[in-house]
Amino acid sequence: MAAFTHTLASLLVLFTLTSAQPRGDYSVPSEHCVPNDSFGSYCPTTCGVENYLHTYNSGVQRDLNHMDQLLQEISNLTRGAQDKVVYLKDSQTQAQKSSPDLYIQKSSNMLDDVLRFERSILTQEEQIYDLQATLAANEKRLTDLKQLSLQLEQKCKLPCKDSVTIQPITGKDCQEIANKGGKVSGLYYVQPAKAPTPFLVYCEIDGSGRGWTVLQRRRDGSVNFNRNWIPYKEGFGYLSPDDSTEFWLGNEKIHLLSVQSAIPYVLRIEMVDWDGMKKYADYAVFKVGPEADQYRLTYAYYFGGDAGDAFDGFAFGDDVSDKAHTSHNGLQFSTPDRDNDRYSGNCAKQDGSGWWMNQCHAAHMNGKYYRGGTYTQKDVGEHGFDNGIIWATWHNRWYSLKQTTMKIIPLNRVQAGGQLGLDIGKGDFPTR
Ligand SMILES: [Ca+2]
Repeated sequence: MAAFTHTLASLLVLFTLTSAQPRGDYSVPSEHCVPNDSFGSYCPTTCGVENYLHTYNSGVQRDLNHMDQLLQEISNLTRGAQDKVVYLKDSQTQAQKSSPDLYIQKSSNMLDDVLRFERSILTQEEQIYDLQATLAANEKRLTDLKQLSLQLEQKCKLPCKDSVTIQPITGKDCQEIANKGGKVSGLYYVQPAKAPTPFLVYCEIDGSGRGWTVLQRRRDGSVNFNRNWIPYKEGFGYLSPDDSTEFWLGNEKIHLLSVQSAIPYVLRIEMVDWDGMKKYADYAVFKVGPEADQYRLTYAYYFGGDAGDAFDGFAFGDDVSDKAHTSHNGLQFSTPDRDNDRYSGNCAKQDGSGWWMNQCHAAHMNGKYYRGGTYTQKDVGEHGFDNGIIWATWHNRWYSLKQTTMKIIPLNRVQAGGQLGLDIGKGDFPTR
């Protein structure tokens, strides 16, 4: 640095001298000195200065060159530094211009993402709770089902047991069973005189020791009574020990029962309407002929009852269905596939039942089951005939009864029981 300072001092002197040079009158250095007043009074002789210059010129020149080089380097360095500053400034400007927006945008986006993820997590947490609850419920159901399965498995291991009780006493009919000591209503085997084998019947045995053999039962419309000849011959529906089911005992069995003894039977028809009112009709010396005579119905006379004598026909007020054409005594049995009626058409087919058809009926216990009682030609369908469960001397033919029972008992037992009609059968019929 000391050398540099010295050089700089020399340089300043040189500049001073050099700048003075054009004002001198000697452009070519020489041994000869020409005095010049312009150097002022401080210079003893201007020639001394010239000599001095000549003496030190080469050193100064060297120093100048060196200085020039140094200046060049400094200048280079300065330029480099300036470039850097410009670059930094540019970078800063650039950063100021672009970065904040970009980063704010980026951070804003990230914040949005975070919020979204938070919401997503909350939703998923709720879903997880729901699923956990469902899982718990299903686990409980599974446990219950396993429990049930175990119970059923244990039940299945038990030997199969028939829960239907068939009473041990037998007889030719239910009255004989009652005579032999049968006191409870239920299922019994009977074997009429000419029956090849015993068969099951429902016996209705009352407190007076009367045993009714039940031939037919309508309760709830659960059994279809639109059947052909063979089912009506053999019987259909279901017998139950508690009298809870519907059935037709079968024409062959009814025939065998009704013709078996010298003591005639009374047929009692009980019926209940949709108001719960109960009525009955009795027919003495009831018989059903053999199949060869198409299970013809006969009875001696209307024995009594409060439902009226519909078996004798009813005057409906039109030519086709007057009283004579709707009576039932002496008529053969008809089914949709076997027309034994007195009508040019087929009553059983039109009405969808098996019955002792005339042209066609005033009583129709095997008719179609209509809930509620009243029905119309529209309800019946295509032909619009009266096909309900009808007892025309009580309700008109467009009223279908709710419940019916057809049952028989030896004539002497009805008389012996006394008070005809006041104590009719079991207490399962509503009374009024
Ligand atoms: Ca016919």
